[in-house]
Amino acid sequence: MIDFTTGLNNLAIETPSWAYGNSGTRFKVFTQHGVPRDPFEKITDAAQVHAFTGAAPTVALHIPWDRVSDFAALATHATDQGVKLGAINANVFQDDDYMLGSVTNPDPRVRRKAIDHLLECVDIMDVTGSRDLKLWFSDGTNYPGQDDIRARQDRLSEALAEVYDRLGDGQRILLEYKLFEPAFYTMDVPDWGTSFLHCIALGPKATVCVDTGHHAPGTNIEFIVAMLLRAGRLGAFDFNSRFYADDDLMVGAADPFQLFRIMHEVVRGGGLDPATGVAFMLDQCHNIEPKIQGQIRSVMNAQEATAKALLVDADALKAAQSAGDVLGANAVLMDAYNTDVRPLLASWREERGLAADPMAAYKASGYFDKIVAERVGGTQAGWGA
Ligand code: PSV
Ligand code: MN
Repeated sequence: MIDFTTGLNNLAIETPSWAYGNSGTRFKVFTQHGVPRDPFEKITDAAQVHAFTGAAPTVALHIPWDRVSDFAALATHATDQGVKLGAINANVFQDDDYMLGSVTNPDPRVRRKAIDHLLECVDIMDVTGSRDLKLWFSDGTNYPGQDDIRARQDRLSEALAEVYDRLGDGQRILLEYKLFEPAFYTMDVPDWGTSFLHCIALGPKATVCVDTGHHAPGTNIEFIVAMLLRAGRLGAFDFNSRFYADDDLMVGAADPFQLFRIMHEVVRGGGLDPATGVAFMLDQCHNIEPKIQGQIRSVMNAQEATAKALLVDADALKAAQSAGDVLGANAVLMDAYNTDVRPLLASWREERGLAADPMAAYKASGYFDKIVAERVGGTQAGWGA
């Protein structure tokens, strides 16, 4: 089992470019001060999260929201700021053409357009050096009989195969699933089983992305994590919290115990070993809280859950489990969960030359006042930009 410090050192959280832009619900997108006007400024903000936490070294992009004329220049900007570009998130859900689906649309012209976008994303990965293409499909149907469920799966696998064949060495597909929304009768990739089946059919470079907000209430997500790790197909997490649906709130805010249970299965399954290839990404929006602080808090929450999971006494747990000691085994887990790991994390940070309290250090840095003063004019980034 991985040791405490190595486990923490290996926990790299990828922050999403879209977390730094304005967001809201379908009722209202709120604007905040100092919000980035372009992808370069988003990267600059993401670099702050890494500078203060030491644990967020990459930033995911969303295409076309983060389209720039020169992706090599964006990658260089990232490196200059001390971070790297991470997963490329495709977007085949925002054009009018996609009303009846993208890669599963009954119209071959729309399917072609969607696949071409996915292939373009791989072209971008070649330039940015990104390993992962994250695919989330809004495709599905609203009414029984609207379209042929099986035919849509055939179209999906055809599209995925074309994209898979285009992947270069070391590049991967992360196939995300979501229970419902925007489609309400069927989603074409509603659950991990569907994603897993497609990944198995594609080959080893296709893995499942578990977005923690994309399950029915009460779903045992850590079980899914254990199964996917066991099968070698857990490619990534999209971390966030939910109270009701796909709330995209800060990870660990709604249910820190669930996050601990997930991280326990990650530790148990070797997911903190970089060779396993699990990417720990945030997929969140900060509608009412300051965005950079929201990301810092999320990274800290993920670190706290991970630290607790790393404190589980694996030998004692195994002994209790083998002896059929139900309450003893449960107590081993609860002892770890109930440990206050904040002092341990403060030491971990100080040993790396970081402030013990990243949030306080960020607030004291004056960065927020600086971007509020500097970012005058232009159009603030938000959904669709
Ligand atoms: C939409 O639900 C979504 O939140 C998916 O989870 C994607 O990962 C994300 O948007 C970015 O496309
Ligand atoms: Mn997601």
